[in-house]
Amino acid sequence: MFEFAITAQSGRARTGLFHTPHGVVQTPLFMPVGTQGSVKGLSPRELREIGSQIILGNTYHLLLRPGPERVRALGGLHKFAAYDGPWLTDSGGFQVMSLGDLRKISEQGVTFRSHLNGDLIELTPEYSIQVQEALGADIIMAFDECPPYPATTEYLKASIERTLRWLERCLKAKTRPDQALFAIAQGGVDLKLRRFSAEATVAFDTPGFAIGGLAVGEPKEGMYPAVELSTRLLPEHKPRYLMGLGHPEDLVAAVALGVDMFDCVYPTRTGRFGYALVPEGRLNLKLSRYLDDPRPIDPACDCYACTHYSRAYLAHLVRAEEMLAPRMISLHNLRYLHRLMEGARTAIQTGNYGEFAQDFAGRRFGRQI
Ligand code: PRF
Ligand code: ZN
Repeated sequence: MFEFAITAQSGRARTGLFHTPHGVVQTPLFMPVGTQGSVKGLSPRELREIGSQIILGNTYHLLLRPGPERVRALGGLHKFAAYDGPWLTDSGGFQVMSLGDLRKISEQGVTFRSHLNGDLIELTPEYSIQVQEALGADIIMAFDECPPYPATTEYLKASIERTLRWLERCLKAKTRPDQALFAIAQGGVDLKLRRFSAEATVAFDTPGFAIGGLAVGEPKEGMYPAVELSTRLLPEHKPRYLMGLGHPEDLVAAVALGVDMFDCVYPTRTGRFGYALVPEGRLNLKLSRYLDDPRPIDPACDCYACTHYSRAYLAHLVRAEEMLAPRMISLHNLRYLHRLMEGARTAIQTGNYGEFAQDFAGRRFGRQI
């Protein structure tokens, strides 16, 4: 269980198989975000059809509603949400951080007010693990602190050390052998602190490692060196998960640096706003130019939206605020990222990842539509 077998490499990019109790997933992969136990607007059947391999749920949201014990009693996320493939839950640390004034961090954990009813709740490393055990995902995440960007060196250092102490408490609290706990390295864009955090985190020898604290508003020139250093320091034979990245060009670049897993609300959120991802960038289906465009979003895409609907029809649905629009654009956008990762896996298998990345960049940055 939780074996990670790398089957091919192309430069630093790798492709492999990660074994979980609910199935084997192929990396590199993108995970759709199902914050409240549902990928907004899409059913498990649709997700399977477009090649989703693993769904991400959030401890913070599911803790507040419907509550971990209710989910446990109803058979865990797999049964409750009727998706019996692999799940991953995030620990809640990151989501709580974004509450601003509503939260307080201490050595013990994070105290916050529920955004739903104002209840005072304390999320600690132990409680996060207890909740994630009740939810029952295949992969659970350590309870960490993700500092905002920018943060002072002192703050970054203190938060790394606290995150390491919290990791130790998470591992002590963990009881279920059928869940893999992934540790999270932090450190912002400070390379010295990145190294310190990655090296200390790796010592815990968890079945996988995440790179946290990036894609929080820092410039790309800060993010990429941090990813590059992290993938050099994280163990070769364990999956590497870069948290919260979802722009296609970032995925292509991070795979080249040796990242295996990604998640982000980007494809589904931007889809709900009427933006469709295409190799050249994204189409804003709110624009009137698409109202007479008979072409599909992407003629090369095999998703239901692209094989049935025109840009004209989808642009009409967006204007009319029909709920089919966000559903179909989200479906397409996820399919686009899954096809991108499928293409990456094939290119790695044939030793052509460099060419694949060049071809991607040529389309993405070569010409505007
Ligand atoms: N920690 C956790 N979840 C996260 C992040 C993190 O640093 C990020 C950073 N982009 C996204 N989600 N636990
Ligand atoms: Zn499509």
